[in-house]
Amino acid sequence: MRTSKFRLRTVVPAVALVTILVGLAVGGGIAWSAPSARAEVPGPANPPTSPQTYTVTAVPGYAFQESTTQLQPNTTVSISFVNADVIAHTYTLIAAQGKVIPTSYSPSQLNAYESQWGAIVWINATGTGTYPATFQAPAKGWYEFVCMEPGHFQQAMYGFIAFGMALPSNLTVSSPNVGAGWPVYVITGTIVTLVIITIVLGFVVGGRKGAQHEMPPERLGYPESPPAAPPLPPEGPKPPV
Ligand SMILES: [Cu+2]
Repeated sequence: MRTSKFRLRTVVPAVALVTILVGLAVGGGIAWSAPSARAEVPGPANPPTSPQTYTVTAVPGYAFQESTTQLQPNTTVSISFVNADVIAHTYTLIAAQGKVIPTSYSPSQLNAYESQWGAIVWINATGTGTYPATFQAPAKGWYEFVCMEPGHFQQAMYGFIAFGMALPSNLTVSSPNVGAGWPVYVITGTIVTLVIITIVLGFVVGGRKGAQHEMPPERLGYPESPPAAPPLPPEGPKPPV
């Protein structure tokens, strides 16, 4: 009787805790690893807006998110560079048509590359806020833009924009680099879950052993029923005081 109550009291909250933690780990992993809206979906499904407005956002985790991946060539573009992060970023559209900057480039190599090709537009966003600008769209083609803050390109802070055409489908842009990435969250969640299950099983097994080896009541914090009172002496004449 006492054993089953003990097991219920221990196991039910523990199982609820495991469920909540697993849910948090899995849900968190999905949320953190959600691909950005910048996923490469070029082509007719993403036509240029009219008039030519273009919003690109720097998000925490060293990533850009764009309102479109395609604009019209040879026209004026009103760009709104939104810095949704608390650190400085730049939007620097490199004037190198059809070229992908090697991801192995160091900050100094990236500076040299930008010096070599020049920038179609370069916006400094020193802090959180919106930084509007206009620039003249180049001829038909596609271009890479980067953040020129040292080390940000190396964290995959870059993207592509096409003028008068779809982006080549083989261009890949990584998701925001928030923390360690989803594989680490999945592994961590699994380890935490296994540890909790181990603890729960320990309680269950411990409860069973407790049932086999009954503990003396005084060790459980309450005394054994009081010993029976000694029998009263037989009635008789009271001794003189
Ligand atoms: Cu940056």
